[in-house]
Formats: sequence, structure tokens, C-alpha cells
Amino acid sequence: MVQRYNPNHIEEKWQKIWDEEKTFKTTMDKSKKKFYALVEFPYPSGQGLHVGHPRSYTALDVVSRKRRMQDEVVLYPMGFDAFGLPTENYAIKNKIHPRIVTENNIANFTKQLKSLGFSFDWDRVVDTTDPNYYKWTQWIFIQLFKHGLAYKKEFPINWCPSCKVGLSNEEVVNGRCERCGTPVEHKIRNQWMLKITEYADRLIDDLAEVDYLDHIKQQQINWIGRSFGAEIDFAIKDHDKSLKIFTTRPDTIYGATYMVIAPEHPIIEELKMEIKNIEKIEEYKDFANKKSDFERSEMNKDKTGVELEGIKAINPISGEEMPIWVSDYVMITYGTGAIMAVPAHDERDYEFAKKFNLPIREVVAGGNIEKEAFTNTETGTLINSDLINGLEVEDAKKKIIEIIEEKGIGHAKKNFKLRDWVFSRQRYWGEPIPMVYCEEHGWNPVDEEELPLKLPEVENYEPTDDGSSPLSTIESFVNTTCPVCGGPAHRETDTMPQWAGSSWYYLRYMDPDNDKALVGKDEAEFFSPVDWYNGGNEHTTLHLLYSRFWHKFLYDLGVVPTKEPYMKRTSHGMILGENGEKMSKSRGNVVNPDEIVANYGADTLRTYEMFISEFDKSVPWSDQALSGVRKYLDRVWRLQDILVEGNEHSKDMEVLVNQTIKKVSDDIEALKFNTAISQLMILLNSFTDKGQINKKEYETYLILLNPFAPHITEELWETLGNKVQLANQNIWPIFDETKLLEDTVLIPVQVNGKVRGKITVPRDTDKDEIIRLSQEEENVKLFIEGKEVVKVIYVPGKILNIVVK
Ligand code: ANZ
Repeated sequence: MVQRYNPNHIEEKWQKIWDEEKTFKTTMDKSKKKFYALVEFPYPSGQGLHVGHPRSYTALDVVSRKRRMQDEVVLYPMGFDAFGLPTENYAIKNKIHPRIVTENNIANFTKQLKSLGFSFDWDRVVDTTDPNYYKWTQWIFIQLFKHGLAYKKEFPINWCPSCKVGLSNEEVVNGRCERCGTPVEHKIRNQWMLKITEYADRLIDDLAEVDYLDHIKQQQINWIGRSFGAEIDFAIKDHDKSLKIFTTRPDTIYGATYMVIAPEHPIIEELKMEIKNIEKIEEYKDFANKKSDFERSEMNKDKTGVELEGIKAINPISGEEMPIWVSDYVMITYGTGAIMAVPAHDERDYEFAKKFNLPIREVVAGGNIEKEAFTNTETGTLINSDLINGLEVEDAKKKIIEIIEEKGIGHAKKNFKLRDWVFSRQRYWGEPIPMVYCEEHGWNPVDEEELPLKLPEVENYEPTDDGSSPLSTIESFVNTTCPVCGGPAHRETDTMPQWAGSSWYYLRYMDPDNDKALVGKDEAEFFSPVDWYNGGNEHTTLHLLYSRFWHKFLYDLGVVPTKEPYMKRTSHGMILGENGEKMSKSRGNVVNPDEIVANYGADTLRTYEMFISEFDKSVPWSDQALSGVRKYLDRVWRLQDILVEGNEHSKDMEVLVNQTIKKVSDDIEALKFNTAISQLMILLNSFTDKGQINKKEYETYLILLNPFAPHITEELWETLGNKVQLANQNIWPIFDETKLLEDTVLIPVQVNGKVRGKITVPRDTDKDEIIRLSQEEENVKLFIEGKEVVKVIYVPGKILNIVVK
């Protein structure tokens, strides 16, 4: 009997070897195929690693380890996205410098990650808060500025009164701060903005080149929200002014029965002498101003609005006179802030028209507008529409656009929901924005030679009450000289959002120590693009959007060789608490990975996380399943008890072994880790049932299991007398196509639809021979003797059916 399986001892031993020998160090070797696997780098919080982290990290570790054994150059790096609010808040509360907090947290994360045996190249760790890293984040910002893609703007920002920080739209969920839940207010500030809108088309169109899960692609498309339509001018009656609207349905112009403008629309001010009920309108503006955009755009909320008395608009196609209303369901920030309302074919207009008794005129036949708006554009024919009667929707759109373009009162127009990216944060723990303001020369970037522009030491990181960054109180930081004239100037004191550092980190991994460029040409050429990026479902839409934007900009600059950063993007499901709820301290259902490693071993935790469910599904934690996996590894260990000599797969196991090689290889690439592991369990059962495994078979088994459970397999591999580690050998087995099927098959023989016997025959036996053999079976004979055989059906390799009378 061999000794019991003792994971802690084995795991420590191999982790030490990997560390000392730098087993997973990646070196460029242009003669080989490269594979770049990327997982979202963690925010090193004070809580340490969560059991959710290893789900993603193990998955791509499995793929990476397999690819190394297939002789590819694998880059599988890790780093820390370490700027951000929780650290800053912790620092404020506990009066510790955020740098120290970050260092401690990173040290803890590193220890935890190493204890799980991930095959990261630890020489390539990046830390977004390291000045040698953020030097390049600042450099990118300066390039954006130089190319007109960063600009300053007075902007009503979403302001969280509790975190005292400006939030991007994405950080506002249902009108509340995403982090703390406090209702968000609006505050006007002078903000740095990035012109992501300039890349909107490319951010949609280039998705055709990448392999992202469908829903991930769709989220990108929806967020950018491109729509095609027209801008049309509606004249104001007896006036030289006109109202410009944006519509995606120019075909419905004959059905427009009124106009609506946003409460903030400037025409109110311009025509206030003509508007008879201007006081009422002003009152309505105040009322609308108190609501968030979210509240205003909610579908089912009661519509409100006031008609502008004293002015009318003219439909430029039908010549009809139309009332103009102001209502907060029209946003000033989208399109032109004004619409032609077509209640028969738009739900919001329909609700509004019903409430205020405005006419509803059907112009696309096909629905029942007594009941609801008919919004289908696939079917339906234009009616009540003079010039376009009888046309289909798409043709009618084209026709109206032609007409308005001819008349010079409008044109085809593309619109986007995407807004420019608010890039300023009024906090300490972020990258300083490297810009200087001089009365005479305005905003200019810091000299590139001066980068990194380091965060100054401060006593106090608390944000100020007026909303400016803590950096604004440090005179030695604020006061500087103008890069253009050398005269007195002051620095920008806002910092960058946390999204900044994570928008390009995958590039730095390729060449982390380069002090001349953010990434060397050669390295970028060799490692780009990321072949496979896996991450969670939270925050992905924006992270992908922002990093794709920066990447495209760097591509335009010639810094990177590919249009897209990530070729393939997948995501994993969450690991929930044992009670099925999201793990959280307050719910008391958090599982600590350190304890699992101590009690069961890292190999068990890894294999368990890959085994518990389909990779993209959320799944509750299960101690029972965990100990099941541990028992499985115990059995793998005990195969030593039935080990015999042998340099080839034995005949009776050959087929199952080949099937397993094929299944495990395919399943790993398809993210079907759970079925790969079940196949390995099936194979294990066969060896135990047989009571024997030979050396060659054991070795094959260890190679296939190694990506999941790297420590136990290296240990056993060594025990079998192998001197060279599995990890870096070109050793992944190739299955033998001819050995995937058993040589013999078992054929059930039916007589009149009932199974009366079974025969075992070589797979390629022909029909006549099978019939002959079946009739030698005693029991079959019994049922056909003396009867007339009217039909014999043979499904090759499956079943024989004899029909008798
Ligand atoms: C007339 C019309 C008729 C419309 C119809 C729709 C259906 P997307 O697809 O999101 O781009 N709209 C335009 N600007 C708006 C604003 N600032 N606030 C609120 N709604 C606005 O939607 C474009 C449609 O949303 C536009 O097309 C306009 O209504 C409305 F049968 O014009 B439509």
C-alpha cells in the first residue's frame, strides 16, 4: 500500500519548484504558435480572494496548461487593478496611506493565487497604481488630447452626495449610485471628456471580426445604440424659426399629429414672447428638472406635459398645422431634443395622446390602433399618406428621405445612444490627469519626459465638500509652470476613473518592463491579439467598450498591430452561497478559498470549480460536491495500488482511453470542463473495475488530468520515475482515429419487435452473416422455427429485426 494522499505537502512542494524554476515564464519563440490567454485582473480588496475568482482563473489555466503541453508559447499573466474607491475609503477610515493598503492587499492576493497553483508568469505582474505603469496610462491620455479626443466641458455630472464623487452614466443604476445606493444628484462641473463617440461605428462594425458570445456582442451593440433615420425641419407657423426633429420612422410623417420638445429645449426661450402660457411652461420645466433621466424615460410611468399655446408647427410634407407640446418623455440629450409624435405607431406617443386626447391617425395598416400602437416595421403598408400610399415601410422611409433632401428641409441621419466618456474623478487614489492650465495658453499636457506625473503625498485624502479633488488642496502640486510659456500655471487636480488602467493592461503584459514604450513593436507583433479573454458578466459591457476604444486609437497611432484587442470573449457563471444567494459578508454565506485549500487542497478546489456545473451557469456552493471531488482525487492517487508494468495502452482499454483523449481535448477548448472531468471519472472507474492499470495508461491519465489538478499529477508523474515535469513538455496525447470505436459490437435480435437474443460480432460483419449467426441463437431459434420469415431489417451496428408470420 502506498501512503495516503496528502495534498498540502505536495502542493507546497510543487509551488516552490514552479516559483524557483520559473516554470511558467513566457519567452517569445517565433518558431512556435503563441497562445495569449487573459482573465480579468482582480481589484485587490481587503477581503482577499473570493471563491468566484478561481472559477475564471482555473478555466483559462486549464486551457493554458493544455496548450503548453501542445508545444505552444503560452502567455497567461496576472495583475492588479488597484486604484479605486474601496481602498481610498479604507485608507481614510483607518488613516493608512492607500499605497500601503494596496501593497498589503496585493501581497495577500498574490499569496492566495500562488496557493492555487495557477500557471501565471509572475515576472509580468502589472499593478495599475505603479508609477511605471500609470506613466503609460497618462501617456495615452496625452495622445488622446493631442488628437482632439480629450476635451474639457461644463457638464452636469451625476453626483453621489455620499461618495462625494462624480459618476459616469454607467455607474448610475436606477437613478442611484452603483456603489452605495444613494440617489444621484446633478452638479455642473468642468470635466475631461473622451470622444468615444468618434469610434461608435467602428465599435459596432468591427465586432464582425471577433468571436464573442452572442449576448456579449449584443450588449456592445445595444449600448452604442446606433439608429438610422432622418432629421427633418418643421417650420413654426408665421415665424422664420423651425423645429428640427430626429425620427427613425420618416415613413410615418403623415401620421404625426403633434410635436413634442424636451423641457430644456432652447426654442422655449427663443419664442417666449409668442408663448401665451409661458409661466405654466416654466413651472413644468422646474418640475421635470427634479427627475432623473431614468425616471423620465421609464415606459410605464404616467405621461405629463403642457401644450405651448400661441405657436404651431407645420408638417413639411402634408402642410398640416400641428400643436407643440413640452413633455419630459423627450430627452434633450438624444437626437435633437424634439420629435414629431406619431401616436398610432409609437407606444409612448400613444400613451401621451390617449391621456391628452390628441388625434391618433393610422398610416401603416396591419395593426389595431383602437387597442394599441402598431409598431411592427416588417409587415404593413402605408395608408392615409398621399405621396407614399401603398408602399412598404422600408421603401416609404427611403422615399420620404428623398423628398426632404430634395426640398432641402432635412436629410438622412444616423444617431447613437453612446455619449462621450466623462473622464474626471474628484478623488485621490487614481492616476493624476497630466494637464496644466495657463491663463494665456489654456490647457496643455505635461511634457512627456516628465511622466509619470506622480501622485503627491498628502495628509488627508478626504474629498472636499465643494466636490473638488483632495489634490486641489496641495499647493505644491497645484502650482506649476506652463509647458508652453513657462509662466505661472496650475495643474488639473482631478484623477482618472478606474476604467482607465484596465483599458490597456493586456498590452503591458506583453512587455511589462519596457521604459521606452508602453509595449515594444516586436512584442506587440508576436503576442497580439489576446486569443481568449474570459471574465464575469458584471461590468463587461463598459470595460470591453472602453478598452476596445483605446485599442482602436492605439491602432490608429500605429502602436498596436490589430484592430481589435480580444479575439474571443467568454464569460463564466457566478458561484453563489450554499443557500443559492449571492455570496456576501452580510448574508453570512461567504466561502473562504484559503480554508478550502487548507482542508481539501488546491487541486480539489480547482477540479471542483470546473466540475460543479456548466461553466456559464451560476451555481450554489456545495460542500458535498467538494468532498466528492476530493474522493475522486484520492482514487486517482490509489491507482498506484493496482499499477503494473506496460509501455502501451492495453487492448481492452484502448478504445476508452482514445475516446477520453478526444473528449477531454475537445471539451477543454469548448469550455465544457464538467463533461471532460466526468469522462476522466468514467475512465478511472474502468481501471478500478479491471483491477489494473499499466504504467503507460497511468501516464496518459495524469497528462489529461494535469490541467485541472496540476500538483497531484506532477507528484504521481515523478513517482512513476519521470525526471522532467509535465508542465512544459510537448506531451499532450493525440487520439487514434481508428481506435475510437470498439472492434466488436453487441447486436440485439428482435423477433416481431421483441428482443429475443443478443449476439456479439466484429463491427464490420455484413448483413447475411449477422442473419446466419442470429439464427444460431437458441432463444431466437425458438421464436422463428416453423414460421415464415417475411422481412429482415438490419440497422448496421445497432439492431436486427426479424418479422415472421
Ligand atoms: C417618429 C416616430 C414614429 C418614431 C414611430 C418612432 C416610431 P431610437 O430607435 O432609440 O433611435 N425620439 C427621438 N428623439 C428623442 C428624444 N430626444 N427623446 C425621446 N424620444 C426621442 O428611437 C428614435 C425614435 O425615438 C424617434 O423616431 C422618435 O420617435 C423618438 F412610429 O419619430 B420617432
